[in-house]
Amino acid sequence: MIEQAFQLSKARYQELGVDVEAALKKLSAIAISLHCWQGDDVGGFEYADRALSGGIQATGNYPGKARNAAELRADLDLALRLIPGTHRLNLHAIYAESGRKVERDELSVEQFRNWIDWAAERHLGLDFNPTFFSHPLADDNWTLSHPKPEIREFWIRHGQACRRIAAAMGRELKTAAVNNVWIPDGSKDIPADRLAPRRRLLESLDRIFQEEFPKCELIDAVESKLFGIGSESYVVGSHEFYMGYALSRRKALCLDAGHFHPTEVISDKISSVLCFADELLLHVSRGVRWDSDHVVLFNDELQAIAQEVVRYGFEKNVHIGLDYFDASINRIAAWVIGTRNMLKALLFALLEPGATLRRMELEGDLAGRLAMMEELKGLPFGAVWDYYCAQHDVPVGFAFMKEVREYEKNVLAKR
Ligand code: RNT
Ligand code: ZN
Repeated sequence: MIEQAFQLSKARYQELGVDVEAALKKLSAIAISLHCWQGDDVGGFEYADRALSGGIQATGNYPGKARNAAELRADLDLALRLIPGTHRLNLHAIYAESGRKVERDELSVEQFRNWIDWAAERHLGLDFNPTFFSHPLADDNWTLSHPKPEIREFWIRHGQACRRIAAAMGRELKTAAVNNVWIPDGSKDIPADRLAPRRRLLESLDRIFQEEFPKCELIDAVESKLFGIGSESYVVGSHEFYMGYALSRRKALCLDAGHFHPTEVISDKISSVLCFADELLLHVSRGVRWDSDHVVLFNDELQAIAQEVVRYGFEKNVHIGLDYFDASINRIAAWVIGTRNMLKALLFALLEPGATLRRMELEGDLAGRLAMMEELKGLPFGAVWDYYCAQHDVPVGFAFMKEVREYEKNVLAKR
């Protein structure tokens, strides 16, 4: 039935001049970077019971959270079996596996050996993030822009260490690791000096990025933000700050879908930034009224993001990472639902009759453009997606929940 439905849909798309097989081939070449932190509410393994800090929050207390790296990897293995294609894993420094206590400024690739071996066996690439939160020296929400030089120095050393780790991952796995710098620095109330912290951040970043690594090993990215919990009035690393930084230092800019005003969207920023920058990192997320990091849905904005990536062939320039953490539902289901949605959105975009739409636009046939865009929403896209899942040996449709539920009963419930 899946095959038959696919053949019929293919014919429908062909009538519009869309090459469905080519779209599927393109989709299978796109790797999504799955964020490890959905699996344990951004906890990490550094401290047993440390609350998440840095102005971000995972709400919910669903049972069965991964308590160590082995459990997290087992959970990821299941998630990856339910997502079509070959993807990447995005790690944070707090997911280090250290027998003894290793401070963040002393971390090295050794503490990520198990992760690298695990990724190599599965042919996955790894991405990385220094962790500038959930630490006693970050408790006041100041890190790289801290007024105290000795605290800044600690975080600079952490940033430097993380770039070495990421480059080592990239070297070993033969696929460049994106290392993304996000810091929580900012203030709850109106600051008297907005400039000095930004100048300090600029200096700290320049120090972190001093050491050079080949592009085939490491891609540096910097992530801006509008506000956080406890940094409602001022964020040092604002959009303008990092846009300027990324362009002047030739770094990748990271756009997080939850880091702008609630009606502002990142889909429209992609083509602007890529007029000037070589590379972008996306943190695909879903804010609900605020930067709440809800599971990514197959909604208008996700479709727009995907369209902007594939319409101009930006698959190579845009690194797609996910960034949400929902602790109120089965965490593996959250990974699978969000990642499958990202892929669905990319497929939906790849099935667009781009040449026809652009021609109508150029000829001023704007009613035609609108009509076509709306009719596309009713085409049998689901049958193509089902076929893609079957082709990649992953459950078709809702069936993936059966495996999640079984695992919940047999594994998660026993934790
Ligand atoms: C926080 C940023 C950042 C984090 C992760 C855990 O607002 O979005 O990317 O979510 O680093
Ligand atoms: Zn983010």
